[in-house]
Amino acid sequence: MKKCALLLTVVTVMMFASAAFAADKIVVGFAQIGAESDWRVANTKSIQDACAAAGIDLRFVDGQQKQENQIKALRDFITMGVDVIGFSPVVESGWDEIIAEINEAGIPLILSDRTTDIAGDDYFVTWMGSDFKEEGVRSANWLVNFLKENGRDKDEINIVELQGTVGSGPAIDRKKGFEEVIKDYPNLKITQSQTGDFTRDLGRTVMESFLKSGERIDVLYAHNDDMGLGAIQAIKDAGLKPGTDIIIIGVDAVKAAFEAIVAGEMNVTVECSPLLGPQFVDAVQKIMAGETLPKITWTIEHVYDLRKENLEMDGYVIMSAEAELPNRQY
Ligand code: GYE
Repeated sequence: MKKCALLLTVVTVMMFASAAFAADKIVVGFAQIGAESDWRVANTKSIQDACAAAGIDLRFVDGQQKQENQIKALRDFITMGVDVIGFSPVVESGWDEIIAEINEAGIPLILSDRTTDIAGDDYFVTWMGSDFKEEGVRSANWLVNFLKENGRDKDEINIVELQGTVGSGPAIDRKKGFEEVIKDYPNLKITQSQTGDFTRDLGRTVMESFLKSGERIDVLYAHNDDMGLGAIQAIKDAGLKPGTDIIIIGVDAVKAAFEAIVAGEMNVTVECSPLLGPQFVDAVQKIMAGETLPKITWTIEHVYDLRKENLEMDGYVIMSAEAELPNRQY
């Protein structure tokens, strides 16, 4: 009996010890989407490194691309009583209840990268990330320009699309932006479109099925580089030359995409920076210091292809992938 009570005391003390926070440290809970792409892996590292450098006690949870895992993580952060919550929602809808709980608990919420469909902007302190619709616009504008440069602007062009995670902000907006531009060019048509969930494996499998349809494919628009890179493999397996027989457009600008461009197997990547860690930490520190923050902070990004000379566009530049490759960290 005595032994049992002692054990119970030890276990209880241990439990409290592991849940306790060091008094002098800011405690942040971060509910990440998963590790689905090179982008996400770089994003996680950026947040973890920046928090470590700032001495922040980071409670990081990888949701494995499942909404229910993220909801559970967020609820745990409330129970723990963290100082600030960071959150990148896997899809846009279905967060009303858990976000109401965060707001009721009075824990400041920072949205990073993706957003939700909840009306208004009172429920979070600040959001940082990229303009996904603009990325779709840039992808399509690049294509229009490329076809013109290659004397193909009057040709009938069949485009296949690999969409990101169904219901996610970047998948919805990258599609919207792209379609908005090509609707003015009746010879450009999206002939097949399916989700590849932002992963290399599904990019490859879905591209295989696009190719099996037997229909001519001139362009692949992949909502991220990983799916584009997976598709490159499927294109090679079908005996075609990626980058030549099929023009390949990716989004993110991860190192592997730069390598594929330099190897002539991919044509362009539209940048979406995952390096949000320093901005995230800055926001946490300002919140803790009682400072006010802008609701939205957009990341500045560019486009990279095989050109040697920079081409100035409206608010961004199309640059040489080859020149940038040695500088890429992710
Ligand atoms: O483009 C993709 C990742 O939300 C911007 O998520 C991010 C996207 C990114 O899986 O590679």
